[in-house]
Amino acid sequence: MEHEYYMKRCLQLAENGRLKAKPNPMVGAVIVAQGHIIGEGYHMHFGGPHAEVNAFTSVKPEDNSLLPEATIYVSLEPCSHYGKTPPCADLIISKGIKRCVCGCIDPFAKVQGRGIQRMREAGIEVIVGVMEQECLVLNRRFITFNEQHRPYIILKWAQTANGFIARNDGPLQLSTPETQLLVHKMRAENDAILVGHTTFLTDHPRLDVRQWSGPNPERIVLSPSMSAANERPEGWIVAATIDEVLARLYAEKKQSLIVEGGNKTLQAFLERGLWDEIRVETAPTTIAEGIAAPPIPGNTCVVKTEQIGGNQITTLCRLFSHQPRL
Ligand code: AOF
Ligand code: ZN
Repeated sequence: MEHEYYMKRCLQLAENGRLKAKPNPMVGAVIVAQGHIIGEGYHMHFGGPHAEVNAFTSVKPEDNSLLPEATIYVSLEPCSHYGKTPPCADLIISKGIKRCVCGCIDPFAKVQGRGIQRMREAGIEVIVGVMEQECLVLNRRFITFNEQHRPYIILKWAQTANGFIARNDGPLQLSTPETQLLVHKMRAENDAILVGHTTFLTDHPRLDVRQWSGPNPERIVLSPSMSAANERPEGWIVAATIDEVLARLYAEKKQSLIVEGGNKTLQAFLERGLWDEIRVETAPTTIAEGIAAPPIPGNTCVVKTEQIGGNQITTLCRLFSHQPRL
């Protein structure tokens, strides 16, 4: 219980780094001695000090003598590599800390359990996997990117109450002004967005961030014949295959991709199992016939349902399988 309590605080702290830390993960750290928090910190921005460094910096000089009996809680395994900053595992060892509780293992190739191993070798008691799912979910883009070597993929569509995403002869307007705002927020929070060639030609989507603040995602049209290349708006990318898109985004360190449709494009991602999250907006309208929404795969769990402006937004995730215990 005690471990969960402090790990929850780490998760809260980590959240403050959202959008500023990326492509680094969001990480929070809390130092506890004699039943009190004596220091806390989070990874504030990309290139900046790691959460553990900020947590140690926040400890008051008069509390330094408590460190040998203290526990440090960190939502992600402390790093073991020299990156922009020296290894956090070494810092924890040098501070003479008694115990380290981590939320989940860092899948980054240069770490992958080495931080934990190094602390154990130095005689620190290390506990791994407290609130593991929550810690993995928080950094699901970073984790998927590092484990699967591709961006985190979000499939997104809007459908009628009876499951149609378009009329046979063209698009349907299903989102409301309220849900449109959320669409723009989502674009600001993800690194890239893709539509298929047909959607691109018939809807002329802009796919930029207009009703929220934040950077535009990289905009991509999937066009097997590359015919969209002539018509692409400035700043867009045209790609012939899904593999090409994913390899490019991985090379550019873009950790997430929204797939906005249409039906054929969504099906192509689903058929290859290339998805991590599905976001379905359902409007109360029905139509007699049209293009049916893709079937939702079986191995999903609903993580959120929201009622907004008369529409329902359901977010489904593929559950993270548990990481190996170290
Ligand atoms: C930690 N605590 O707060 C974070 C960690 O380029 P650098 O030096 O900033 O290193 C980035 C990598 O460090 C990143 O990919 C991830 O593996 C880890 N992030 N580790 O101990 C932190 N943000
Ligand atoms: Zn670190």
